[in-house]
Amino acid sequence: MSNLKQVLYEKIMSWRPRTEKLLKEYGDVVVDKVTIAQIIGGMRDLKSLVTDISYLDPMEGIRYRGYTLPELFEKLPRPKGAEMPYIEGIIYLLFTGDIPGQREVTDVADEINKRRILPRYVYEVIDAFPTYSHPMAIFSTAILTMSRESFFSKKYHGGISKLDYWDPTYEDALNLLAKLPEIGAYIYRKLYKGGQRILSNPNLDMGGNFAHMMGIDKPYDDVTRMNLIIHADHESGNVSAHTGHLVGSTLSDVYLVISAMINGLAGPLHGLANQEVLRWLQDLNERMDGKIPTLEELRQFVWDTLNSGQVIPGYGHAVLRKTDPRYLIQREFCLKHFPDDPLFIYTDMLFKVVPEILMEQGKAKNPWPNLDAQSGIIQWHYGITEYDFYTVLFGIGRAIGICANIVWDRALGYPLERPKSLTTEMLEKIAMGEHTD
Ligand code: AMX
Repeated sequence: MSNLKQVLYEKIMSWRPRTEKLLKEYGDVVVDKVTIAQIIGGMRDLKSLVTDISYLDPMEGIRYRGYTLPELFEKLPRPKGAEMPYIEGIIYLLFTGDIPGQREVTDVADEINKRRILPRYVYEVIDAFPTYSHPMAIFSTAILTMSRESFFSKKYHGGISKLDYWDPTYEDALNLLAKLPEIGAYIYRKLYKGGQRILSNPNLDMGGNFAHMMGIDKPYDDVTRMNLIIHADHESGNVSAHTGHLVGSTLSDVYLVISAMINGLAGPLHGLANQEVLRWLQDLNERMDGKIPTLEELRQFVWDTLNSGQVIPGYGHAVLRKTDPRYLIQREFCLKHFPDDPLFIYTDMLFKVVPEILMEQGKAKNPWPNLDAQSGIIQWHYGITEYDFYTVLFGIGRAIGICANIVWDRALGYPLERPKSLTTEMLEKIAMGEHTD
């Protein structure tokens, strides 16, 4: 058994009594109330999910297993000479809750390496797509096709104790996480580089290998490490994570789950916002004929977008109420590596004008930037100008957190998710104080 799996097993065994006790002894304790506004309004702030993989504080931002991102960037081991930590380290942390040392990271790297080779039919499925297909549609389908590889499904149909569900789920999760960078890089090379595939290099870590397969020089390996780590999880209620949990609660295999969450991530209000930011910046660039706008011209551009009924991509958040720390980490990277890049200059000018405009407009509860306001421009700087591809990168990162969640969901025996719905008439009756059942 790998070190990761052994540690995970021990953690699961010691965690189970906590969940069992809560359920048995405190099952009737009231945690939250729900209002009509929450029912109609997408369940905002309704405390109705449980996860220990990460927690999102509205003011502070995300904590993975109790650690803020700046703490993790400080504490996690890095490959020799690298600026950013190993992606393998975040896998270890999210699955077990422990900060890994070099030995643990090497163990995860070995696991990933053993499992990364794609079945031939995955290439054939990708090749069969029309070249004008959106990369997220290809990505989701490629993952879906691999459902036939599921170890969990085989074990489930062969008869397995509920207490052991986590084990084959873990195997599927690691198999898929190892393969996602290969799928992503192949989709990129297929769509935008004439199908010239670059074979992976098993001597490199995940970040280094992905940069290698994409055909992009340093520091793109560090960009990949940073990108995948900051996208890995954002607690359980966001659309991708919640989709993963919901679909996983039916005991669908990990491939079905991750394909489904990728579809949720592909919406412009969620992961696709990073490509929307680039599209919007390109519009600005065209309008300015390549010149850097004045702050006044920029304000006008932002107001024009709002007045035409569109949202400002990369700004606002359903939970966060301050600047996203993931935005700030990326901003620091840009300031260090390419402070004079025109797109970064636009982005930084927008940081100055958008919040005050959104506050003046008075609609958005959070006028500050989220991670998508910065992530695309970094990719653009390193040559990935095909912005349709950006959400695939988000998806490779987000899969890490969702896989950790599914393994733990099954380890702790979380059941099928099934909230209750009401009709509008029932809500009207409740609003009038009339009883309904
Ligand atoms: N620009 C303009 N208007 C905005 C806005 C923005 N960036 N953010 C919120 N608003 C508007 C909403 O559209 C809503 O208007 P309405 O009352 O007319 O429907 C109003 O402000 C209240 O919305 P909210 O409660 O502040 O936000 P929300 O929880 O409903 O939605 C989000 C959150 C992220 C979808 C929204 O802020 C948005 O559309 N942002 C732009 C898209 C984006 O950047 N998405 C990425 C988010 C991070 C991620 O998941 N990757």
